Amino acid sequence: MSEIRIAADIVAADNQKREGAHRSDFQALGEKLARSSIDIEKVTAKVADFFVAVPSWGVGTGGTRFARFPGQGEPRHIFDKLDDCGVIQQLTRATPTVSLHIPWDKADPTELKAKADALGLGFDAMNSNTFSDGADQAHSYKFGSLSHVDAATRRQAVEHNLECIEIGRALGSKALTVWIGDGSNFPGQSNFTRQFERYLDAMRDIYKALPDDWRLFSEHKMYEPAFYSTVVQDWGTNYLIAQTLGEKAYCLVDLGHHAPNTNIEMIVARLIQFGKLGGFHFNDSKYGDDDLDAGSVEPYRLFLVFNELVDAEHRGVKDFHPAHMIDQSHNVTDPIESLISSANEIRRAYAQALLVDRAELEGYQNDNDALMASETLKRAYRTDVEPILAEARLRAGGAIDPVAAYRASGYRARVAAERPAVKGGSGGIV
Ligand code: LRH
Ligand code: MN
Ligand code: MN
Repeated sequence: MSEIRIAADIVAADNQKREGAHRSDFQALGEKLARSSIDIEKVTAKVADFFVAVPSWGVGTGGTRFARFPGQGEPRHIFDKLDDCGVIQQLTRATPTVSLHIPWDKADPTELKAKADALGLGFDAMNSNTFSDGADQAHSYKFGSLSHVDAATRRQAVEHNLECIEIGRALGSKALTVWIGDGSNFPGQSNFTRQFERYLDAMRDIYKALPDDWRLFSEHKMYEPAFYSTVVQDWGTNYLIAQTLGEKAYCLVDLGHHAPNTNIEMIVARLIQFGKLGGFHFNDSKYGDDDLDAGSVEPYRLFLVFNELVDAEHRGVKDFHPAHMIDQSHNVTDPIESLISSANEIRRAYAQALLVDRAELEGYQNDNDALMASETLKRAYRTDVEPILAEARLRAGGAIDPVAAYRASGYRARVAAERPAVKGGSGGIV
């Protein structure tokens, strides 16, 4: 039995208003695709079967380093956050799982599981946090965590990760994502080699405690909070980690964690080729780790990433099941609307990538016909696949236009009445 946060008749009423137009758009797109020998039913079924996890931390309003401007009806705790995630899933039918961050989301696992079950939600990768200090923590992470010079601090960071695994086991999660902020701010502050050795040793201890059917994801990020050097700074280091630890260790690619203009789709291809692509944190960015909504700035790049994923599927790469997760922060939008939009953009990129004529593309590649190869991708990318996305949602019981249905439901005002207003505050540097 699932607890429904938006009344079914509100969604049905909104769908009814749109269904006529949607039917004719779906039919027209079906006819257009049929002319290229693409069966719209097959594409729709694949899209309906594609899911992405919502980050628990994404349903609250984020902040900048300068200030935080909370929205109305901010979730007070993980149970409110799960309610919000339930709404996103109810309307999109694309986000049946939530990725938790510990200790932010720490609560009795039995209660967490019961709440998620009631909402029809499951749990994706667990995330540990050794990049900030908890209230009653013995050792500070100011100068690092898993790579800290002090053994007791490293041990504490390892123990925290082991606890995340334990909580995740109780919840049915099957992966742990480790991102650390460790690095340095001054040349000479840290010995790169010794620091990385300490990190690897600590990760070995975590890896040893990993259940057999779990995967360990390490997440690289070029800089921030450390601004001179970062221990896990790029996909090369990340690949070394996954290789060193063993077959349950994989690399997680957060799209925002690269220098501007980095060819991320090529990194994805390399990690697939060498069996180490663990999954994604989807978001978008212009300058750094901006955590903007997926597909909001560079939708073509998102499509090119999915082009690699579909290519791998097409080539029948063995044991290929990357974890798809969103990692965003919302400052100027209602986080629920932003997450709905991102889930749709991610599915859009997948649907467009499914339309690429792979045999034709290979032919142009072999003929060195650069223009037509690029056109083959562009033709798929230019196709308006919205009717496919809407049909996938509708068939699964979701909304044709999820943001419109969400607005019609008045959910935010309703929860604002239940959840006390949160005061704004300054960010880290003011
Ligand atoms: C680091 C990061 C990582 C954290 C999350 C809150 O920038 O991308 O995934 O867990 O943000
Ligand atoms: Mn991330
Ligand atoms: Mn990030």
